[in-house]
Amino acid sequence: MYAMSNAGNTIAMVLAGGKGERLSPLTIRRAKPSVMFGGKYKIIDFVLSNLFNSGIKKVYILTQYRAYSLNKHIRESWGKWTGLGEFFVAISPETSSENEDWFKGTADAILQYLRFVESSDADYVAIFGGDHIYKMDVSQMIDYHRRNRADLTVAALEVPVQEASRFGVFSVDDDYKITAFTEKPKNPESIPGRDTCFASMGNYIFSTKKLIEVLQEGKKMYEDLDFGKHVIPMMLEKKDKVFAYNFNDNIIPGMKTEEKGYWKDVGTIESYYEANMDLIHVSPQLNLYNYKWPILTNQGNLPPAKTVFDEEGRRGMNIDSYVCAGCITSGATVRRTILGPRCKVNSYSEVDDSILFENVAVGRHVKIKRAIIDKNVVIPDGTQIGYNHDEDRAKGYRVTESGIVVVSMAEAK
Ligand code: ADQ
Ligand code: ADP
Repeated sequence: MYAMSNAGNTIAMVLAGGKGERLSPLTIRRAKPSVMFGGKYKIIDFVLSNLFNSGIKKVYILTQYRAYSLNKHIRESWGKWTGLGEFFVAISPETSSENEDWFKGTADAILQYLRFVESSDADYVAIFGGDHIYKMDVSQMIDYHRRNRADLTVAALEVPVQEASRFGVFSVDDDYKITAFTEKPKNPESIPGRDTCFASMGNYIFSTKKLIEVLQEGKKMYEDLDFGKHVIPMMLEKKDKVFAYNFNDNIIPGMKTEEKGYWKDVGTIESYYEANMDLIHVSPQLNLYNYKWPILTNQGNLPPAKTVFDEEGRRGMNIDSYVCAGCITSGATVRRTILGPRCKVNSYSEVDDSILFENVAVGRHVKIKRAIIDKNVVIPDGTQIGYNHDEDRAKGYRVTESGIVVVSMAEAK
């Protein structure tokens, strides 16, 4: 079922400590990788599915900020259902007996857990971010790394110059060997003759020996050791073999043309909303129905979703929507919306163009438009959300520039 693995002897470390401040208030009580995506998934499920489907079964997930929700998710899904409990493990800085410090930078996070790398017999270490929505056969990148006899391979794509200052930007020679790298440059230089730049996806394959060597060296120079800011430039300085891997060359089984190069940051409410809404188009860019590359998550033990007539004979309808298990739409109309698990939408209510997280209870005569509603929120009878932004703001909801209203657990208490 899964890709024939070229993953070789590789362990993975997933950086899942990001705060995701721009996604606030969805990230007030959980880290960005733990935010729901597509109704039943969490953002982190994408990178973990990629690693799992690629044949990498030993994965450490480095959590930090607001780790409760993420740790619970890993324990209850990845640890449990794969039957590979000890292979998908979440580790947080407070569990480190030798070092009480929080991770100070991405490479510092790995450094604090270097003993896991040292005690493994892995030839390669895949260090991946936990923040992005994409599908990738990591074994192809490992194979590329191996063929190049590289010390480090950086996953890369081309981004428009205007967006490049959010990324690590680099130049390459004819063999795709990285010749210069700058983390988040103010004035990024485009690829000669093009209006794009090569950008790092923040996903790395290291040869184990080199990783240990370079981190131990870096530790002496920087307290907040970071891959983009320090480690990659240090390696280039030392003439280590650092290659770029073109993400566009990555082909996964059952992939649709639209999915080629699909990699979303979902770092802002706008991009998060759009990427979710894309899923319910007839032909979305991201195909979650490709069973050759399944995105895995906590299945939950829930009854089916149902739509019912209410006692007055009003039909319950979900139109052009994702409806997760355990939902009940009773005498209400739901359009172009993602209903997370266990949502209930009651009579005379209308929910349009919205994303409801798990267990949202929508009362009667409620109208919701272009809104994101967090887990466990109860919307009382007669409430309107998204119809008058001044009123929405007055209630303490966040309203974004483009008019998306976010109702978080904080206001719901
Ligand atoms: P950023 O994403 O801005 O740039 P950063 O904020 O350091 O870098 O986050 C990288 C990943 O590490 C994220 O997945 C985040 O959740 C996680 N993380 C951050 N701090 C952490 C910590 N202390 N402990 C555990 N996890 C932590 C990086 C690269 C750029 C590249 C972009 C692509 O530095 O070169 O272009 O990713 O998005
Ligand atoms: P998720 O899986 O959606 O991230 P969790 O149930 O793991 O959510 O909860 C994340 C955090 O939010 C936990 O600290 C939990 O106690 C808290 N929480 C959940 N629902 C509410 C609520 N309605 N009000 C306040 N805090 C909540």
